[in-house]
Amino acid sequence: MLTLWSMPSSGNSYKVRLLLAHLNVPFKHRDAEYGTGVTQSAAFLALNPAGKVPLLELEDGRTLRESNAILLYLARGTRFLPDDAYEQALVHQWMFFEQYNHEPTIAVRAGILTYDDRAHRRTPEELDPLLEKGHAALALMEQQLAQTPFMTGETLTVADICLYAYTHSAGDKGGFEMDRFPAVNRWLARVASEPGHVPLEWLPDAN
Ligand SMILES: N[C@@H](CCC(=O)N[C@@H](CS)C(=O)NCC(=O)O)C(=O)O
Repeated sequence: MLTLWSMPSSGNSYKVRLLLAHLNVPFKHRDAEYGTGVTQSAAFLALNPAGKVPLLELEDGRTLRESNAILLYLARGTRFLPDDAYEQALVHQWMFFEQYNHEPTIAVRAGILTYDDRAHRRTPEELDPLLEKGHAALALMEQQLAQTPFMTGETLTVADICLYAYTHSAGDKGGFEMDRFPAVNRWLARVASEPGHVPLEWLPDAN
């Protein structure tokens, strides 16, 4: 069985839990919640020297880190990753965008506002540029989603799962003005209504 080391409160970890739930693939969950020290333990660092989750352990003991690499690995041969080279490249395009433009602004701002040990960073100097850059990322998504129901076209792919993870809580946790992005809001509802969807809090039964 697969083992997923993940942080229940983290969007990067949620992406992988969400795809595994969609795929109905059983997995063992190893909790590495923020502040517990698990990611800095010697046992975990031996598996992932980067000290970050999510981390996937395969049945044969090999490991894979970086949430989007894990998504692409798990999605191969499923309806969540197209076979066509160009359509697949569009999925990659939005997943690279997520890691370079979206997560470093939207997730970082939400993290500063959520985790108490980051309270000292709640300054206009830090928060204002993140708000502006996060809104710019949401505006790019809005432009796409005004034309297509999902990020790369007519069907849900791992690009949607990837971007859903931090977009769905961008208003509540990050203070982003979601009313400015109606197509994004419709897409959020569309993704959440897909069969197999689970919320951030979902974890597999203990095994
Ligand atoms: N680019 C990485 C980012 C991973 C990352 O930063 N994970 C955070 C949680 S979102 C983490 O594990 N932090 C370790 C810690 O805070 O102890 C990915 O997408 O997997």
